Amino acid sequence: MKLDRKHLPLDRRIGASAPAETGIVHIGIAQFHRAHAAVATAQALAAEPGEWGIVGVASHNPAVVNALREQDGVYSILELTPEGESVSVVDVHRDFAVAAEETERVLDLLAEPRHKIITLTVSENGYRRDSRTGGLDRSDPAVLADFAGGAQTTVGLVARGLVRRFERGGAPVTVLSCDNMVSAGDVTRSLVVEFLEEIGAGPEFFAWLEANVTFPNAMVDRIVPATTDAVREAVRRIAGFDDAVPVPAEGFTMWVMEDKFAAGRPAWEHADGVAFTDEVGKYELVKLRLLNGSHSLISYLGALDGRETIPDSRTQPFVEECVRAALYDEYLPSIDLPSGFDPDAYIARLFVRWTNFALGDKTARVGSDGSAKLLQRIPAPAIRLLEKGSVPQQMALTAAAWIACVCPPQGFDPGPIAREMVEPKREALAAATAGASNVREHVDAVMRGGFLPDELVAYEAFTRRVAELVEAIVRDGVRAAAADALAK
Ligand code: CS2
Repeated sequence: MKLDRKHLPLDRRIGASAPAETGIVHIGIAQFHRAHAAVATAQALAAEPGEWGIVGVASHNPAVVNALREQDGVYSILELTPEGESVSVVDVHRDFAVAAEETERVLDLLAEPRHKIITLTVSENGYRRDSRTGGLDRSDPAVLADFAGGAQTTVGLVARGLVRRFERGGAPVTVLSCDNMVSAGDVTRSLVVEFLEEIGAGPEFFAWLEANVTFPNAMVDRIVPATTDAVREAVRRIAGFDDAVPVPAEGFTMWVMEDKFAAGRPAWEHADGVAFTDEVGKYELVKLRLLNGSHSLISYLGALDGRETIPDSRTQPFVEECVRAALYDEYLPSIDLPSGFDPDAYIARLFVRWTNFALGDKTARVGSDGSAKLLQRIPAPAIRLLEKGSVPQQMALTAAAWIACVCPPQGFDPGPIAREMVEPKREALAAATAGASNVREHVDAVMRGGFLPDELVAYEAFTRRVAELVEAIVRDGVRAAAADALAK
C-alpha cells in the first residue's frame, strides 16, 4: 500500500487533525526539517490547532518535492534507538515548490500575508558566506547573479521575497533560521540586509524591515541521517506502507528559540524538546561546540581509520580519548553555560547519542561540507585559547584530519570514506595547494588560502601545529597523530 492521504494511517499520525491552511513557508525541504521543525509543528498543532500548515520549498532539487507531492505531502519518521524502532506519520505540509523552477511563485508565497513565518534549513553552506569575513561571498557566481536580478540563493530569495512583501502591503513576518550557525538569526538578518543594500533597497523599505520583520536566534538539534533503501524497507515492515521519502532519526530532539515572532507562531512550547529562552546564544554555543565540534572530530578521525559510521568511530578508544580532551580541555571552558545547565550530564548524553548503532549515522555525512561547518565550530574557541598562549591540540587535530580527508597531500590516500565526503571547496582547495612541494607548504597553502578567518590563521603556532599533525597522519597514520595530540 502506498502512503498518501487516502491511505493515511491515522493511528500513526502525529496529532488528531491537520491544518487546512498554510502559515509557514519553509525553505530547504531536506531531511533535517522534516524530522525536526515539521514534527514539532505537528505536535504543537495537536495541542493547539491553528492555520500553521507548511509550504515546503526545495531550493533546486525537485526529487523530494516530487515524491512528497505523490504522497499528498505525507511522510513518515522512522525513529531508531537502541531500545527499538517506531514509525510515525507527519501531515503538516500542504503545498510544495521548487524555487529554481518556480521562482516567481515562491516570491509570491513569501509575500502572502497569511504566511507569517519563513523557516530555513539550508545548511551552513547554503548561506554562501565568505570564509574570511562571514559576509556574503562576493566571489560566488550565484551571489553575483542574484545581485544582478536573480533569486536563486537562499539569501537572495528571502531578500527579494521581503521586498515583494513590502510592496504588497508589508504584513509582518518572522524569518527563522534553523541551521547550525552561531547567532543564526542575527547572521541571517545581516546577510539579508547586506543583499538588500547591494540591490539598493530604499530607506522606507529598511524602516519597514526594522519594525515588521524579526529574525530570532535558535539552537536546533536532532541527528538525522540520510534515507536509504533499508529505511524504506523498515518502514514497510513495521507500518505496512510504502513511503518513498521516510526520514530516519534518533529519539532525541531539541529546539531552543528566542520568543521574538512578528506575527505569531504555532504553540511549539507543547512539542518535545522545545524551549523558549533569552539564553539562546549560550545554548547555541553548547550545541555547536560540544556536539558539532566533537562530531567533526569523530568523523574525520573515523574516516581516516576506515570507520564507516559515527558509532563505529566513536567507540574506538583513541577517538573517545581525543573527544574527551576536546570537550573538557578545549570546548567546555570556552562557553558561558546556560543557567541550571549540567555539562557532565549533557556530555554523557552525547556519548550515548553518538553510540546509536541502530541509527548508524554515517561518518561521510558528518564530514561533508567541512569548509562551511568547521567555521562555526573551531575558530572562535580556538582563538580564545591561542590568545591565552595555549595551542588547542584537538582543534588542530580536527583541522588536520579534515585537510587529510578532503585535500590530501600528494601521494596520501585518505581512503574511500573520505573520498565520499561532499566538500564544496574541494576544487578550490586542490587549486590552492597545487604548487606545494611538501606537507608543510601544502598545509600553509590551505591555511592562507582564504578558507579560514584571518584572525585564526594569524596564529603561527596553530598553523604550525596543524601542519605537524597532517605530517604525522601522512607518515605514521591517524592513530599516531591522535596520540601525538593527546601527549601535548
Ligand atoms: C552534524 C550535524 O552534519 C554535521 O556536521 O554534526 O548534522 C548533527 O548531526 C546535527 O547538528 C545534530 O543536531
